[in-house]
Amino acid sequence: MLAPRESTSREHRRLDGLWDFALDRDGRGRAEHWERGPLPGARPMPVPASWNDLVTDRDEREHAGEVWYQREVRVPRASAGRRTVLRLDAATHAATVWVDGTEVARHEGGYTPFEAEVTGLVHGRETVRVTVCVDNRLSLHTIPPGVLVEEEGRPPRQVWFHDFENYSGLHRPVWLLTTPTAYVADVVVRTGLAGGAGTVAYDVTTVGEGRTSVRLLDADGAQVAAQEGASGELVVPGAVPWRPGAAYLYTLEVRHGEDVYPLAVGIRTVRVEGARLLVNDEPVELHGFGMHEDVALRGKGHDDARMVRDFALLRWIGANSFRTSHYPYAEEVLDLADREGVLVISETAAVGLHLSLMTGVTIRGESTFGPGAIDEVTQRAHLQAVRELVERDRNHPCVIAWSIANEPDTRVPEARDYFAPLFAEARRLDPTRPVTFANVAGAGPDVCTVSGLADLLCLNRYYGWYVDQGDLAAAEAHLEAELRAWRAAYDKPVLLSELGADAVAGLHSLHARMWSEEYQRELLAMTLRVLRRVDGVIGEHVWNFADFATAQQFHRVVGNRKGVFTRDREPKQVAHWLREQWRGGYSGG
Ligand code: GCB
Repeated sequence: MLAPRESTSREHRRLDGLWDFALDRDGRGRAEHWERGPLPGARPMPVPASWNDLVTDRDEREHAGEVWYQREVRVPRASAGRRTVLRLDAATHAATVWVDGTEVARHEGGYTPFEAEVTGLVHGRETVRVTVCVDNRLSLHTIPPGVLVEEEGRPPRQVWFHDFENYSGLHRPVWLLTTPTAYVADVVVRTGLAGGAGTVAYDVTTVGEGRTSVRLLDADGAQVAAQEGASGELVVPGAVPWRPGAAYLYTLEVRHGEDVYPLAVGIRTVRVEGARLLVNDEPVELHGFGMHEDVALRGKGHDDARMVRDFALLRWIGANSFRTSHYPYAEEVLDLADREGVLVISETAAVGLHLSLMTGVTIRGESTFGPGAIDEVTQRAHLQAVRELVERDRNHPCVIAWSIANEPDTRVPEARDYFAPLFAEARRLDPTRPVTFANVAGAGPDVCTVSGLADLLCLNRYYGWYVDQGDLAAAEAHLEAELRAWRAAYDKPVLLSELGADAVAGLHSLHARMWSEEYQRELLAMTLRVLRRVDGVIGEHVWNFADFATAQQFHRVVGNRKGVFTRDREPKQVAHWLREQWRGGYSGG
């Protein structure tokens, strides 16, 4: 599904702003057909935003179930004789959409877009009523998984297995798009570099009659290549490659009939060779973060201001990369990473496939994979999540790898059966990028059954925090021993994809005790020291870029405090130290 891009033939309206909103506390909305009229007791709610932190009632904040959004939409006059599409960039976690009471779309998965053609429904109308019912419930069959706990005399309670708030709502823009009736439905590009020339192989999917052609424009808008037909390969002599930190973007102008779709294209290659990760055939080190789309009040709602600040801080601190932990981020984020030359590992929302960690409820003896737990129904949802991620993000030069999951329980043989088809599907859809997953502590090289499937080893390790607590000397020895064991077992690059310590901003300790800003800095210094010593380690993604909201737990201080920045994006002590390391040219690997 193509991202919304305006052109001479495409007009797009963002339906952002205040919508009517109703929380369906008793689950009556569907039976009473709230889509057919104004929502009962409606109150204003902004889109995009999570609704959870905007309500004042505590029980409402914890509501597990459906909420309803509604607004009148003026039909663009220019829609006559054209195709009109309603698109939602993200409804977390599942949604049903109606236009004037007619159901037009259903979607599961809270972080990928979906759309419905509504041409017939808007035809001849001045306004239509758009209603969206959003469900925040998670089950063992959803990605991410969770469990709804139902107890006599209490509203249902959602338990989830991931360490971030279960924010919900219309988290990203909603669009009304118009295109010609014959149009460009999809385009896939694959770029190459050889002997100073760049190549852009393309494959266009179209609907309706018309001639299909493409032309490639350089950053100044000058045409550098052109071709007729729905697929082919453009050759660009003297191409300027897209490089980390030095992005260069061409525009592929795709035409079909009257329709024009402009796609940003960075010409670059990425591959793994032995224990090296190569971009444009040059080894790269990754220095950066696991991040979250999370900020006060707005929750997971996309916010250009937050995004711009985050990228400014990435530059300030000298980071060159991040992982979209633990779900696909807004496409705006990838667009900006394309422009800024930031390298991205794009991850599905499959977080928490490890039932013996952090569950708080007992499920089938807490063995993760099998009937009654994470089973083939979950696997089907997971396959769909992989497809939607790859199909959405594969044209972004910034995306250098796919992450299939975060910290699944890969110690058991069933994990390999569960994951093998998921890796295969990612590779079938995109043979050009390495595929990986974030490996959990305890699933070392001797026991992990899935690492053999990965091109790049991403390890989440908390030596000095969850293990060897407060004992950085022991942590140093244990981390080094484990990294060496991985390198002995696999000739693959290793990224320390999580490391870190909680630090409450403003808490200081001369003796660098846990939770202080000093301890966080010392733990990171110890870890980076070890990484420099082990050959084949290609870098680190510190956990986390910023403090973020989580469920309530005794080890969370109103949220996770492993941020190098606070939740309002101010630096902790460690940020200044990291900046010296990364901008001073740390050389690992
Ligand atoms: C992890 C998880 C991440 C958590 C982090 C922590 O391993 O991948 O989601 O937030 O640890 O701080 O415990």
